[in-house]
Formats: sequence, C-alpha cells, structure tokens
Amino acid sequence: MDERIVIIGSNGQIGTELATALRAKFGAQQVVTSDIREPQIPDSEGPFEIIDVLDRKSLHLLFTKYRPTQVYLLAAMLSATGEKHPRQAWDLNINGLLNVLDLSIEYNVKRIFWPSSIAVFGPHSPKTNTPQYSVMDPNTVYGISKLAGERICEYYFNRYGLDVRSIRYPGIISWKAAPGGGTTDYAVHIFHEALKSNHYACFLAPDTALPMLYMDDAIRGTLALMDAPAKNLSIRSSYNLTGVSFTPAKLADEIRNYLPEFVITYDENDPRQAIADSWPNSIDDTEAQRDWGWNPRFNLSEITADMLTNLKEKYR
Ligand code: AKB
Repeated sequence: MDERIVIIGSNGQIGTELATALRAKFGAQQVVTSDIREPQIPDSEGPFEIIDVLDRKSLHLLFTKYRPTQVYLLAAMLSATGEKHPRQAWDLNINGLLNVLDLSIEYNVKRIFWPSSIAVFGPHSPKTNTPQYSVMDPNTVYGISKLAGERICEYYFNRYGLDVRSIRYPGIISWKAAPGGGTTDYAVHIFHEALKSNHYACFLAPDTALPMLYMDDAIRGTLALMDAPAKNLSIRSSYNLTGVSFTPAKLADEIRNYLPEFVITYDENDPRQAIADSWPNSIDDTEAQRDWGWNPRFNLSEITADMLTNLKEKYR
C-alpha cells in the first residue's frame, strides 16, 4: 500500500531533515510538509500547506485533502520559549496533539509519530542513566506538557487502538536548520560561533552535562521506530533514547582539536541553567535497543568533525 505522509510543523530543526528523509524513502509527492508559515529553506520537491495545528477547521481540510496513512506532529514550543509563554506553550503542545489524535481516529490514520523529550524528567528523577520508568516531576511547562502528552498518547493507544509512536528526544545537534527556543541549543550555536568568531558565550555552566543526539541518528532512529512491527513495541508513552552525553567544557575541548584558538566563556544567571539542572545528565535507552534495535552511530568526536566540515562551507 502506498503511504501518504503528512508532517505538521515541518519547518523546524527536525522537520526539515525528516521531510528530506521521508521524501527519499517514499517519494516526494507522497510526503506533504506543513507549517504555520512558509519554509525558510524552500523545498520545491513536494506539496506544502500552511497549517495552524490549533485551527481544527483547516486541519480537517488537510486530512480530507490528503487522507494521510502516517502523520508526524512536530509543531511544538520548546523549553526556553515555553517559560516565556507558558499559556501558549501548553495550548500548542497539548491542544495541537489532541487535535491531531482525534482527527487520526476519524481518518483512520495508520501510524502517528509525536516527539516527547528528556524534559519529562525533573529534579527528583535519577540524574545519571535515567531509566525509562522513574519519578517524573518536570518543572517546566514544556516538560509538563510533554509528560501529559505521553499519557494521552498511551491512553489513545489503549482506548482507541491508535498506533501512536514516540521518542523522548535529547538535545538534537544538526547543521542544516537551526533549533529554536530550546535549552540544549547551545550545542548547535557553539559550532556557528566558533567558525564565525572563534568565541562562544555559553548560557550554560561548563560542567552541565546533558544527553544529546546527532541529527543523522535522530532521523535513523525515528524511521526505525516507525518501521518496527507494532507487536514489538512495549512502550506506548514514549521511548527513552540517547546518543552521547557531554558538558559545554568537553565540547569546547573537542572543537579546539580543529580550531585551537577557540575560546568559550560562560554567562552566569541565564534562566536556561535552572532548566538544564532539572534534566538528566544521561539516559538509559535499554527498551529502545531491545524493542526496535536502537544503536546510535555518532560519538562526540564524530559529531564535532561532521558539524565543522559541513558548517565550514557555509562560512567560507
Ligand atoms: C529543549 O532544549 O527544549 C529541547 C529538548 C531537549 O526537548 N531540545
């Protein structure tokens, strides 16, 4: 059967690359990208629609027009922006999800992907190798909305048989599209600033370890989860997943292997520090390994080399 795929929120860091990967896999015309505004990196390859996920009427029209077999819902407000606009973050992250889940039942969508985040963990969760199941007391509106979203996804699976699949993404590092409004964004900004000016003023402290994942691994993992036979999936809330954990100081050391003059300084009192301090240092993703063969390929030095090689072209 031909897949018809709709990506909602396709202009962002993950959507941009997921769209390319899905179009390569299923054909450009089979993948509809959509977002609240036109893409900054125009992609003339396949259909694109302007969609506000909170506008149920136009969402309905989108589902009627394309009758998707798979939906990827990526529209969300991330942790740092969410703290500036808590009411809007809750609205977008929760009501956007509910709109898509309800329409997916109505239109018999076969599979839905919805990203959760390490932000579902909080100050009382175990910090190191945080397990799939533990105390979860997120204290950002983003984390609270993601945890509520996970519970709703599992509920729709149990109650309506909706095949929703999800990953708790750590920080995603990539060079094509910029991340927006996250706490882990420093690990992308640092590469741009290193190449532009040999200096980066980091908003997190030197010893703040966070779990991260390279975009190539994130895309491969997402597609692997979506391809996995339903019977193999023991988790219908969201899978823990990780690539590598490191601190800003360690990343700066890696960058200095290529740019010896690079200097990092640290801004104190940034509100994102408190968010990072409430999150795990590292993640245990045993369940993803066991259920659908998860295995990251990029370590920190490979990420650093790949980021610098690709971004060098941009700043040449
Ligand atoms: C953020 O920093 O808000 C995101 C995330 C870890 O979900 N990158």
